[in-house]
Amino acid sequence: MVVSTISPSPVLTQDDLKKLAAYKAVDYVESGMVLGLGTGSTAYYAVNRIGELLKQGKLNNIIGIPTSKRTEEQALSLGIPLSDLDTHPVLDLAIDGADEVDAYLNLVKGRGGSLLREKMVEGACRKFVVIVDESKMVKSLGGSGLAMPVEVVPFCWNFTATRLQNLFREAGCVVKLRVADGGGKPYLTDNANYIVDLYFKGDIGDLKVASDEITRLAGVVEHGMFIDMATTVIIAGECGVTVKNK
Ligand code: ABF
Repeated sequence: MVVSTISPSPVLTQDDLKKLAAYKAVDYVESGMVLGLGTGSTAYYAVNRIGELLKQGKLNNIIGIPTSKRTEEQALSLGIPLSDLDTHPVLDLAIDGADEVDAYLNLVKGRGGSLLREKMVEGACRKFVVIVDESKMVKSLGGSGLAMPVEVVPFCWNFTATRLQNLFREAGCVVKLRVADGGGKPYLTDNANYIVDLYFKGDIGDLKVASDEITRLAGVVEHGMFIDMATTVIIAGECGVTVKNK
């Protein structure tokens, strides 16, 4: 793993750090690329920056593949030409945020609600650059006691949630249905599915084994562990921007 660190910075807000990481990632973008456009408050800055460079004529012939309806709307408002995976099954580069990043560049994603489209798009990229502020760096995925999202079909979601909880009984797993803002209704993903959040007290164990076990459960659509997918992680912190490559 190659690690490089760039210049220290003065006191910055978390939003400044997100922007710093996002702008650094956009340095990887070249004219003519097919780009995966991420979702979330960090990726938002990257998409804005790409739109800005297109407008200034500093980038040309970019095609964006959005990872959510939110990002699709943002990209359209910026005049970024869009396409999809059916037309462009191989992408040059994707830039996206994450909720957790471990030392091996494995990720937790989906706390912001999108994960299935992200995994499809980012799994089809030659290079996947993750942008985070330093608060997202963790020792072990799920170990912070925060949510590990799993997208499930609405049909008998409680049955699926119970099976997930049983799968990780030894890790003290508790599963909760995600609820939409301001109401008792389930949160609906862009694919009209539900999300159940897994909270672990103990260690998840081998991530690949856990990932396979979750994926094998009927009723599960996709989960938020992105293992061995990121090729680069850009981390913005008080001491500057660090780039970690696989
Ligand atoms: C999305 O952005 C999600 O997968 C993840 O939940 C989130 C990170 O968002 P933010 O940058 O707002 O922290 O890609």
